[in-house]
Amino acid sequence: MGKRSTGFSGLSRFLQAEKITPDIPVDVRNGTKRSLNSSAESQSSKKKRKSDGESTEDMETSRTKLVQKYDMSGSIPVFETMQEVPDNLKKYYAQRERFFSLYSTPPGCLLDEEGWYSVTPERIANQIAERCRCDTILDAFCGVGGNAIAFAKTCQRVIALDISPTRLALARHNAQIYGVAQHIEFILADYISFAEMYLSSPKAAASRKIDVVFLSPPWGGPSYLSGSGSPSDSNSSPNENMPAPFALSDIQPIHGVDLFKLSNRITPNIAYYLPRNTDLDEVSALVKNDNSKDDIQEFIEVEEEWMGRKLKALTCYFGGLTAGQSELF
Ligand code: MGP
Repeated sequence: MGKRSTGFSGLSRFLQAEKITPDIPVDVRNGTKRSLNSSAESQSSKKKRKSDGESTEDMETSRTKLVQKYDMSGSIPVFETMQEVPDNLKKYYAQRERFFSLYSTPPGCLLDEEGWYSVTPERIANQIAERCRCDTILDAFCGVGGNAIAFAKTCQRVIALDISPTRLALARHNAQIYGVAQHIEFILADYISFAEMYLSSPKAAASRKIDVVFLSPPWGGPSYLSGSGSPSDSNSSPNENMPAPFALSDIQPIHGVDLFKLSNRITPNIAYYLPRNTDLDEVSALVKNDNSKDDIQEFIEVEEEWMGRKLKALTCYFGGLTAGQSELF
């Protein structure tokens, strides 16, 4: 883990006790056996959306009314047993009900390869969504929808972008299973172009004020734990406890610093989901604190996202999302 830097208000630790769902070699897709994690399900469905008071019952009703044309079943391979899963995805498949507690609810959640290795586990997504509670949130890289689904329970409006038509369709399919698809605006777009267009059009900015931007960009694939590979890292041998630091330059599609700066022009309220081995000095440098001036010093809050004994990722909160800085919202 990186060290704490002056720009941080605190390092929050969230330990989440839970057990790994055992692999169940049965045909879950045909509904012959359901293996829902009931505690996770009740946790995820307990919350109501911010102001319209939609209840769990309403969500159940929406879930049962799937819009057929958005049902993506059959569009990508679905694994029925662990034996069918490619080796590189096995460890993710074993966590399927951590990712989506309704994974096995017919017609079944769907993930493509990138979705498998980059989706935010549901409990973590719910926790982030609680912190990001607002009117309008932009999920800049929605992937297969894990975060957008959680945001739909805490925000009035969710704008979910993805550059992949497949993943966007899978996100909508999955959101239908959770009964929240109607609360999410799915937009097939490259976030960089979308943001630039949004910023250059005062009309767009006025009609769709974005309160929070959530950034969960590609980290360069599952090898992110081996660090940036820069010459300064070459002497350090990555291991489970102390992986090589991840540099923001490895973020895609643009340098992680530029991605932050672009988003910061939309709103100061940013939640940035980053690898657990991120170099926190780089994160700290994202906010400029010049102590010689009278400017208010801005802090960043870093939340460690734990599942059981495993640190999965970090969420860095900026602007009004940081505790004690609500005046920046
Ligand atoms: P991981 O380290 O690949 O998995 O990702 P895990 O299960 O911790 O494997 P282990 O071998 O280290 O035990 C941990 C979490 O990071 C995932 O559940 C995702 O939420 C997130 N994640 C991983 N990747 C490669 C990405 C990515 O490219 N982008 C984003 N936004 N999140 C990712």
